[in-house]
Order: sequence, then C-alpha cells, then structure tokens
Amino acid sequence: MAVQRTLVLLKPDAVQRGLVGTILTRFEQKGLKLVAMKLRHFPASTFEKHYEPHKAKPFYPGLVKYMSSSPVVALALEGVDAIEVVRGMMGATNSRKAAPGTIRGDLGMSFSNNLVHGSDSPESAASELANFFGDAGEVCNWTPVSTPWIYNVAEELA
Ligand code: IDP
Ligand code: MG
Repeated sequence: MAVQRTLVLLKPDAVQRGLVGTILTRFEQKGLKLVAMKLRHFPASTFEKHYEPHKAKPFYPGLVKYMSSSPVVALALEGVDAIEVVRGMMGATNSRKAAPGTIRGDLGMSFSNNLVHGSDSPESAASELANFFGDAGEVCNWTPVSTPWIYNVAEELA
C-alpha cells in the first residue's frame, strides 16, 4: 500500500461527447483525490512524448493524430494504489471488450477512441505527470476533509 499519483487523460472523444463530468464524477466518487486538472488543445509533440513507448507500433501515427485533434482534459489523481485503482476503473483497452462497470465498458465502443488514459506504473506516472504538469505550482497539495472517512487513516495512511 502506497499513496501514489497517476496521470489521467480524458481523451478527445470524452471531451467531444460531453463525458468529462461523467468520468470525473466516477473518480471523485471512488475517493481519488484530484490534485491537478487542465483542459488544453495540446500539440502533437506532447503526445509523441507521451506515447513514446508505442513509437514502433502501427497505430502510433494515428494515435498521436487523434490525441492532438481536439482538446483533452489532463488530471492528476492521488490515492492509495491509485495507479492500479484507476487502471481497473478504465477497463480493457478495447472498449467493446471492456467489462461492464468500467468507464470504457460502460461508455465506449472503440478500440482506439477509448475515452481515457491512465498511467500503468510508478515510473510512467512520474514521467507522464512531468509531461503534463511540469510547471511549478500546477499540482495542488491539499487534504480533503473526507480523507478520514474514505480511509482507515491509522492502517492505510500511516
Ligand atoms: P491503454 O490505454 O489501455 O494503456 P495501450 O496499449 O497503452 O492501452 O495503448 C495506448 C492507446 O493506443 C490505447 O488506449 C488506444 O487508444 C490506442 N491503441 C492501442 N492499441 C491499439 C490498436 O491495436 N489499434 C488502435 N488503437 C490502439
Ligand atoms: Mg498504456
């Protein structure tokens, strides 16, 4: 158990389909802490860097084009095991195969236009957060009043 921060992107299809509130609400209701958020039409270079590990894949050029085609909402979320928790909430990459109850499983029909990104490891979270929230003061350190009701503080946040 460790308090982690993870980068979440609400992809262009989520923004265009008016699903920002719906998806953000799921993360808020789960108990994940919002520590940074921005809406921006990012340049292709931001996603070339973000998806660098996929550079050799056939879908990479289309992926960079799709992600930079329209505004995206970037979030930094914090919580115990936040990386794994968010990945579980997202569901499988192919939305048609994603389990009901997950964001992709409930809201999407596409493999590529799958609404949401979440970091997959502490290492990728660190580099992805720096890519989207690298400037000083962009990430907010705060303590929600709900924290002692969301967690058993003595056992889970010690
Ligand atoms: P993830 O977002 O579930 O972690 P990754 O394998 O890291 O999935 O792929 C990054 C993104 O690239 C996916 O979310 C999806 O938008 C796109 N993608 C992955 N595989 C394919 C594919 O085979 N065809 C089209 N798009 C793909
Ligand atoms: Mg991935």
